[in-house]
Amino acid sequence: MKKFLILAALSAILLSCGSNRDQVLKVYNWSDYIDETVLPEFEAWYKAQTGEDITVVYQTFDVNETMLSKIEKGHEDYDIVCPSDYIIERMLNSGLLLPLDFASIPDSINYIALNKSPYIQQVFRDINPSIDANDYSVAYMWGTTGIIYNTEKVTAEEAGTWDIIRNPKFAGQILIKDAPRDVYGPVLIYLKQKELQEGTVTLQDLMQDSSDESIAAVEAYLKQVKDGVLGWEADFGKDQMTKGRGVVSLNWSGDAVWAIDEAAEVGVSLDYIVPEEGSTVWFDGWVIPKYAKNTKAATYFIDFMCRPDIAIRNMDETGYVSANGAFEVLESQIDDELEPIDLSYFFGPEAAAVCVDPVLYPDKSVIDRCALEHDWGKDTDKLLAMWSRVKGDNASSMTYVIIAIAFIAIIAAILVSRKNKKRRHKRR
Ligand code: SPD
Repeated sequence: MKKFLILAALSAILLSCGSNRDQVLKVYNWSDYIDETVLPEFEAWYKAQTGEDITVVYQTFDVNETMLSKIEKGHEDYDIVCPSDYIIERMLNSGLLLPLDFASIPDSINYIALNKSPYIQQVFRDINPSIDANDYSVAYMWGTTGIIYNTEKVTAEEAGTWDIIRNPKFAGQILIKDAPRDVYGPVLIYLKQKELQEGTVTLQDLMQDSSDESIAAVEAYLKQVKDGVLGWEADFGKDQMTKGRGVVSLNWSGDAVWAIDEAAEVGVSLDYIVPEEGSTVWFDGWVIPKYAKNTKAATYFIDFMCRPDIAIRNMDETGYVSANGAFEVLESQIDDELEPIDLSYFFGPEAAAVCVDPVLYPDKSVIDRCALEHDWGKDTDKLLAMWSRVKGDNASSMTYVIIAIAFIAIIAAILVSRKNKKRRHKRR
């Protein structure tokens, strides 16, 4: 990692010293979301394919909203970024994306065309009803939102409902992803159980529901949750779970796979569940923002990421699941000791009973109780305001205590110093 950061810093210096921008590819991706050794391999592969030099400048973000605000301001000339579904939708709506064109890539190395899953293509069609997201993005990883839990402290039954995040039994040991949409969706699904069961609303309706009433209901719920929260985390939750500090974590399936593996090595037993009430299924995809300067290298980079062996390495390193539909990718994950699950929806009829980790690839029955998040347009601001009210209250009580202590300490220091001065004065 250190080596890579030095490399990235050197690349940035190179860039600022006026090196040719055509020979630089600026990638902006989620943190912990790639096997970094594939980056220099891309540079060599690109040279072999095109005869041109390329240096990858790689930067990371923790949440969609940070990335989006940089792109929306137009101050950054990233060539390629990796937003989630509802952000892709938003970027499409605001004309921030360039259409992808893979025509220049020879057929023999056109990994995108060779390995597209029909399931992913359909999901991407559903992202934006008016513009086909397949023309502007290529899925990278995907997964669900659920609960990682410590099996020695929490039962599968307790973890199988979203109610667990406000269960006082686990107060002080609950981690919540600092991702407003990914928390809002599941909480609203939980609160609307009755309506869902009666059929008066659908999961999809709830993903579009930005009404004041629903935001208020989720806010009230989260205010009950926050007293028991150990941390609102963008990336440290999985680590806290492996160390046994947290016992419940509202998290993404990829972090769950990583945490379950790491924890097992130190004797901590974790598992992951998508609560019965339903949840969100999400997809992160590569896109080329309209301010990009090197669309050619960006196009080749997306293609390279779709090469099955590269996809497998990225999966194995991060715990996340590639959106690549190649059978080779599925085969790399088969473990005959596991129970068979139905992945025909993703890989076709041959995958109707495959022995694969169900945390990695959710069974069809799990997918059926999950929905895709959608962009809320301007209403997003209402959600972000609610989110900072929920978290902000937490911070301010802590902040007040810290300010009060600091204030008392300063007054005490002034009084002591005055007293000392007076003493010195008297002595003279
Ligand atoms: N550490 C990388 C995490 C990327 C997960 N993306 C999930 C987005 C859900 N909206």
